[in-house]
Amino acid sequence: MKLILATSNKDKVREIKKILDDKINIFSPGDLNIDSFEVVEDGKTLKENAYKKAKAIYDITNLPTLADDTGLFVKSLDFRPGVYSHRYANENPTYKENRDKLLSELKDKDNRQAYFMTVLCFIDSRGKDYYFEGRINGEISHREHGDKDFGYDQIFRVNSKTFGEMKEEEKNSYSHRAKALDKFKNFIKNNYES
Ligand code: ITT
Repeated sequence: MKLILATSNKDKVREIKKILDDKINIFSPGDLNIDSFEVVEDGKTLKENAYKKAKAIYDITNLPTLADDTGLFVKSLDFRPGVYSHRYANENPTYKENRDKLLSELKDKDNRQAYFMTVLCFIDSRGKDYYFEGRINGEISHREHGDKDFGYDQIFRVNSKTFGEMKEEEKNSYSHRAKALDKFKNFIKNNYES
């Protein structure tokens, strides 16, 4: 099966390629000479934004397309940054600027509970959309740990280690994204493989 990943985030592409089976041939928009695609991510939910991204690429390619929208939801910040996790510190932040802003907002907070949520939107070759969710609970550490510089990984701790301290295989064995992709893999197995 040929699948286009509707994302411009190279860290997501790397994780998704590692988690999905070899049976699925994954292409990035760049592989099809789509250098940029305009999506205004102004949805109120991860699901809305995932659909917007998948639809933008599907409309260009008419090929099966998968998009991932992910957010970090922090309990003592009324579940912010949530759907705004990308543009949290400013309009075009580095990962580090976002982490610094979150740590500073949580400076005086004892409750550090948080969760990551991923919603995948798959649009099949006929244009029908399907959704798959994955969530993992954890907590925000008081400072950065580890050297894996992807989003909030260095400050999101599960079982006494941050994602930033884990080997990618360990993160991928139970992350929000892996849980959503497991559901997607089952869906593909049941519907597209004989
Ligand atoms: P696309 O829309 O092109 O897919 P994006 O980076 O804008 O890329 P999202 O809106 O889904 O994607 O992600 C919001 C931010 O959440 C992202 O920029 C990272 O900072 C962070 N993020 C997403 N997945 C993450 C993960 O697995 N670990 C840590 N941070 C993550």
